[in-house]
This record gives sequence, C-alpha cells and structure tokens, in this order.
Amino acid sequence: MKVDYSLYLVTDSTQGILGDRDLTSVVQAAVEGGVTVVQYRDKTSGTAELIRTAKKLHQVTKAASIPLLINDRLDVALAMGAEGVHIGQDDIDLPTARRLLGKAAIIGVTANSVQEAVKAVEDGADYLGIGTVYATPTKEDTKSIIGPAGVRDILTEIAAISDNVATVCIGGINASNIQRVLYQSQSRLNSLDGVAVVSAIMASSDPTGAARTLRSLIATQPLFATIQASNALITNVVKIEGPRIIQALVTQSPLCHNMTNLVVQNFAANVALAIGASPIMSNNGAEAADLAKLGGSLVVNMGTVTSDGLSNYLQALRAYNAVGGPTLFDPVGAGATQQRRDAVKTLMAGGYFDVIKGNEGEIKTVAGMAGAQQRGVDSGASTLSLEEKARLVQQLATRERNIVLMTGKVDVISDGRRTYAISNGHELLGSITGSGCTLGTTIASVLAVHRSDKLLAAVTGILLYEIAAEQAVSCGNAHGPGTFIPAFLDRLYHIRTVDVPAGTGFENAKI
Ligand code: 3NM
Ligand code: MG
Repeated sequence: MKVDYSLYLVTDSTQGILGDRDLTSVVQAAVEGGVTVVQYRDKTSGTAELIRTAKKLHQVTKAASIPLLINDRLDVALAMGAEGVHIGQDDIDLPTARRLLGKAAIIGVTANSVQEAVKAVEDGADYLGIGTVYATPTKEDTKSIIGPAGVRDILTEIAAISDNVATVCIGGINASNIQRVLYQSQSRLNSLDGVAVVSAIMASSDPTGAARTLRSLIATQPLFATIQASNALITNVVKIEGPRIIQALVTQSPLCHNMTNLVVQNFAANVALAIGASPIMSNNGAEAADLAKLGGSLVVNMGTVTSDGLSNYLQALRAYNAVGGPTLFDPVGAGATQQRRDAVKTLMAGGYFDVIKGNEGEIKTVAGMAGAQQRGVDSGASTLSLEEKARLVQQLATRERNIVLMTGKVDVISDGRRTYAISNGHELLGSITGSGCTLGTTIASVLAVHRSDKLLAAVTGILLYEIAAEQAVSCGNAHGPGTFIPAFLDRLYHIRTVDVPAGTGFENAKI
C-alpha cells in the first residue's frame, strides 16, 4: 500500500482537547479536510473500549481510503484489523511487532535521535515519527526538543541507509510554523514526507478547516523561501550589481520596520533615511500585520528584552513571515544573561529570520556554543581564527537555512553554500553607539528591494555601509567619533546620488 503521509493526524486521549465532542465525528471532520493518515492514540481507555472506538474510526478512514494506525496496542490493531501500528521507544520492539503483524502491516516508530532513527530503519520501519520538534502541552513527557535542525540531522543520516522509509515530524506543529519546519528541516538529500499533529486539528473548533489549511500550507513553499538557491559568486558580481541594487533602493524607498532599542532608534532612522529607505520605528507587535503588507522588511533588534517585548517581536516576525517580508535578527548581547539566551531560543522557534547578524559572542550564543558567556553587549575578546569563524557561520547558516553574518574587523557572511570575508569599514565605527544595529537596518533595507539572491543583497548592504564609513574619514570631515557621525550620514546619503557604478566606491570592495 502506497501511503500519503503528508498530513498525519494523531488523536488525543485527554478530555481537555476534545471537550464534550465525540472523537469519531472530530476525526470524520478532519478527514473531510484532507488528513491522509489517522493514528488512534488513547492512553486511558480499557481494551474493549479501545476496540469499539477503533472500529468506528476505521469506518471513517476506510470510506476515505486512508490508513488507520493504532498507537502502541498491537492487540487492538489485530482485533479490529487496522492497517498498522505506531510504536514508541518504550513499547514493543519492532522485530516482534513485525512478526506478529506480518509484512503488509504499516509499522511506524518514534525517533528522538539519529541512533533511534537508524535502528528503526535497520529493523524495517515503514515510517519514522521524528520529534519532538517543539515543546508541546499535548505530550509533556517528551524526551528532547530537537527543532527543525535535529529533524534534518536524522533525515541526513537515514538517507545514507534507506531510500524508502517515510518520515513525518511531530511536536508543536501548527499553521504558524508548518511551512518553516518543512523548509528548515530539509536536507540536501531528502525532506520530510509529512507532518503529524494532534492539537492543531483536534483542538480546533473547525477540524475540517484546520486540516484544509494545513494541507494547503504543506503543498506550497513558504513565501520567504528563496526561489532558487543561488550559486553565483558574489566577489565580482557585487561590484556591478551592488550599485544597481542601491539605485533600486533609492527609487523604491521600501519601508524598513525597526523593532529596536531606545539607544539606537534615532540613529537607525537617520541611517535608513540617508540610504533611501523609509524607516518606521515601532515596537508594537499589534500593528505589524498592517505594516508587513506594505512590502518592506523587519529588523528585530533584541536590545532590551522584556517578556512584553518578546511577544511583540514574535507577533511581528510571524506577520512578516506570512507575507514573505525579509526579516533580520540582531541578537544584541545574546550571551549576556539567561533571559537573553532564552529569548534567542523563543524567537528562533517562533519564526524565520532571513538574516542573523551579530558579533562573535552573539553568533556563538545563537549557535549554542558552550562557554559563550558575554559580559556586556560588546563582543569581548575574539577567540576564533578567521577559519573557525567561517566554519561557525557556515554551519549556523546551514542549520537555520538562512544567512548568518558575524561582524568584526573582518566580517564573515554565509548562506551555507557561499562564505565570504569582507574587510571594509573604519575603526571609528567601533567608537560610536549603534553602528552594528544600523548595519542591520541597512541590510534589511537592501533585502526589501532585492530578494532573488539574499546573500548578494546582504553583501551589498555591508559594502554600502562600510565603504561610506571609509569615505567619511578619507574625505577629511571626520576627526573623531563626534564628527564621524554627520560625515558618515553624509556619505551614506551621497552614495546614492553618484553615477552608477562609477563613484559608488564599490570597486574598493575588499571581499
Ligand atoms: N508524540 P501536538 S509529541 C503524540 O515527540 C506525540 O514523539 C510526540 O502534539 C513525540 O501536535 C506528541 O499537539 C504530541 O503538539 C504532539
Ligand atoms: Mg507510545
């Protein structure tokens, strides 16, 4: 039997989710919405009741020609003739289950780690339920939260040993994250066959509509997905294309929505104006959905985190993700406190960032490196060689399937395939406040007008910014931090008024 695993519904055994609704009619409604597999999972009912309910569910699934699988209870599956079972790591072992149920039965296994996955595949599992992706109130005794990157590690490993085991992921998946999880978990060799959910359908007051929405989200690419991952070399391309992209920035004047800290709000708005973008400084998540529709980009600068701020960031991030608006994350001082480390995790689990930009300490924290304790929001002493930086940045970009920029005397940027070091800029940028934050504003502004190759857009933003800093000093108007700021803003402003590409200074790109 060829099974379509794309939308796999697991029923819930607690009364909480179901309320006073009848299980069979909720499943019936979900099947009408396009669920492709049903697993009957019931940890509380007695055996006779389990068999009775399973028979009723089987009527529903048979009518729709989709399989019904029973969680854990082979006896129930055998008694009522289900198409198969799902077994957890603490349930009966797979070889025994296979011997009892026969070759034709569908047998799925929960896998929490690469080891569990490999073992299940070697033992002949038909599919794997990979999780827990995100913490979920539906199952509180989950072993470890592995995120989309953990799912991808498993997919990568099993691709080497089998090309016919199916895979679904489970845990905290819903309409707000399903596309991103599918996108970020995709490995070079394979991708998930589907997604398993409990509450996203079972807890909905409209299970048909919920299933239909999930099906259509599964069938389409998220809007933030790069249309085609580019392999174009940027080194020379950016010297010609960069100035053209800056021209587009000036012509289109895209909105650049900044959720940033009080210290840099004014400076960031001035930088955005100087380069031709239209800044809005708003930390209010409630208006993000309206702003996201205006076609611009979002900067989330975690300058000062409060729980209130965090939910505003999440609301905005989801709004921009929903319309495919470019998003940039500046995890300011990420490693300084536990609160900030938690905020990083919450934000990255809550939405997709096209670019993560930070100094060495911040990027180490985001990558989850041990010992990344920061003292303040400054990066502290550098401990990595350029080669180590490049490897870390490349790995993090691969993990998140986005672009990662580590700023410093030499900036290192990667989209996971292409990694570059850029050594433009001036040391006076290190003597003024907000220079890192406003680089984020600049990159996000460029991304708003150039999305087909986001790495090219980000490198263009860096060069625009850093070459302007060099010119501010070389034209003789900057004598220290005080005079540097106006001279820098003037150069940023000037760069858009010159002939393209001559006069932009992009020929001085050190990439
Ligand atoms: N198994 P929801 S997580 C049944 O990690 C189950 O193996 C999990 O529920 C695992 O879609 C889970 O409501 C519950 O988050 C998933
Ligand atoms: Mg189990």
